[in-house]
Amino acid sequence: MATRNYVTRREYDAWIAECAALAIACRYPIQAEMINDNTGLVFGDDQYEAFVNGMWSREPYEVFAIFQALNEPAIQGLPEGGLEWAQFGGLCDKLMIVHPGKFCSPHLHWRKTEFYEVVLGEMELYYASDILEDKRLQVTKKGLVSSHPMPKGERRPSGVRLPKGREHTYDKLTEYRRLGVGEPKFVMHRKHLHAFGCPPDAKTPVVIREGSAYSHEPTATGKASILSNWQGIHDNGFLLEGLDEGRLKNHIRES
Ligand code: RUU
Ligand code: CO
Repeated sequence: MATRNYVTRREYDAWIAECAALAIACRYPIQAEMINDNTGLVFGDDQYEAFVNGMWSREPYEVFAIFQALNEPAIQGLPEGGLEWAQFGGLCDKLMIVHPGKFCSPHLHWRKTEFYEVVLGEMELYYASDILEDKRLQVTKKGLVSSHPMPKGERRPSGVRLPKGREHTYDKLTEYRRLGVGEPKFVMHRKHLHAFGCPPDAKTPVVIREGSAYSHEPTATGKASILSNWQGIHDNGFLLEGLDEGRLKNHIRES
């Protein structure tokens, strides 16, 4: 039974300050506006339980932090007609910090392809190497320019502790990879299911640099200044129903 559906201001600020300190130590260009009440992501009401024993409890919950340094539509200079597929392009650069035992919830992006570079620690990556047909998420392989499967991973180790009650949402993510510092960048193509986490016994949170096409999210910076027909686009499709808002609004209790 969940006993918590909020994070206190003190807990939230301490979590994000620790992540920001790590990001700065990793030489990521943190600017003041990148630290706000959307920097931390909590994937649903029941995941606030993570704050009862704190970010270092090593318990499995879907919570992590994102510092977004760049989100650029990159439509300048496109030839006439170029806007048709521009939503699938653009530039985005962010740093993601996941504490030991914590996860990013299984999802896909209809438009965005992303890549990861591990900056500190180890990343446990879960994904589907193929585009899987999904009625609810409106994913189909029909009519795509190219839909070659992505490289296979390993079989997921049996001892992985997935978030309680959400284990089934990882079932289709059959491929597993452990990525470390200095290894080749890993490309996650659009429409492929993916999730990731930090090993529970890790000495540090995992720090991951993600490069990608433009991130269409409710909190994306620059939303107001770009083409008005991009403003309603949410490109994060979660397997767990109810998370579809992409970045949900945090319940931070002020006192
Ligand atoms: C990581 O896979 C990610 O796509 C981030 O860029 C956020 O948009 C949520 O998941
Ligand atoms: Co993603």
